Amino acid sequence: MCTQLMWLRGKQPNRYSPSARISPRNSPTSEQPPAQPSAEGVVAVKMHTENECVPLPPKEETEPSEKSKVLQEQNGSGKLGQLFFKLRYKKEKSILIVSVLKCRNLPAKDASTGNCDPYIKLQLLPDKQHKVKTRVLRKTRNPIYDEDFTFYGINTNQLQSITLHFAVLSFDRYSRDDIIGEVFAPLSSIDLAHLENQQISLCRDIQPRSMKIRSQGRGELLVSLCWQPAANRITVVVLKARNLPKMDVTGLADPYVKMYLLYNGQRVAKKKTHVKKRTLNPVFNESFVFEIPNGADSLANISLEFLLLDWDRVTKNEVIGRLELGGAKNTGPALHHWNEVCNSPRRQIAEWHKLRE
Ligand SMILES: [Ca+2]
Repeated sequence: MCTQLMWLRGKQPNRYSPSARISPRNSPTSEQPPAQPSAEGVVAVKMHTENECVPLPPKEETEPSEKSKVLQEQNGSGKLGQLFFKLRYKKEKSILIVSVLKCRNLPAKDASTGNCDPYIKLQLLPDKQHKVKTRVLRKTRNPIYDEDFTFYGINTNQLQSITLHFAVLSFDRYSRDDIIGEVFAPLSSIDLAHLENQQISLCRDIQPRSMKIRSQGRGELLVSLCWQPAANRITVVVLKARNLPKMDVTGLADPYVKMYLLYNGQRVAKKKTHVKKRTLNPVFNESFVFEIPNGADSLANISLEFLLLDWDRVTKNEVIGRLELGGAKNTGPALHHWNEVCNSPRRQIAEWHKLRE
């Protein structure tokens, strides 16, 4: 028999809270009317035929792992598989039905198992309120979902402006989920005359997230350094960043800066700023003091590494860009800034730097 799940609009589905989902057993499989429409009058009802994954405890923030490196390499090759879905629009009921059918040839999440645990999040853009997701399927690179998502209150004249955004993720029990890739399907690119009362089957290549960053640039970071030889320490003020790429479907990002002090090329100390939510031009104004290790000869074997990351509630925090000051490979503005700091002890010296890959 079929299990039916209903997600009411206005409530973001919460994977950690069993109470966020209602799953009556043996309920009819036909379309259900919205139980309690939200202010926008739009309700999504989800129907599928298999069991849900068990809710899990919240996840800790994690460092980019070997596993995510594997994913990134696969992203680089552009072979992330395909997503198959169907669309139907019922004018008289003002409902849009998106059927998530399957994926084919997803990349392996890690080399050791050769598999992944994929699921798909779907939202309607530009109104990101309409958010649903499929169940997680375990250990497969060719998942078959066959899940219907019905969006209520969609008028004919709205259709043209809607873009379906599918994010393909791989579930991870121990850390945040990996993003395999995403598909943007603007309904304006689809022959809507055929959409009414008739299903359209579609297939799209899954695109890497990294393309998004590359096409937008990585932004710039303003940092100020001060070397105090007598105290044997260096003060770092992370002031602000600007022109960051749009990392989230909201068109914004949640940036924070992680920094390391390196001695002879080894990371010996770590600090980070607070997360600035929903901004592409964050102001941090946070100051950090790094002790220079005993035995270091002035700043000769010292360098600083900055990582600008996008915080995310569900998925792994992604690195937007990097900056290194000091060290043998330093060139251009980074080298100039570092030399000034070395040559002018006890002075705070601030400079903008372009972030790189
Ligand atoms: Ca984010």
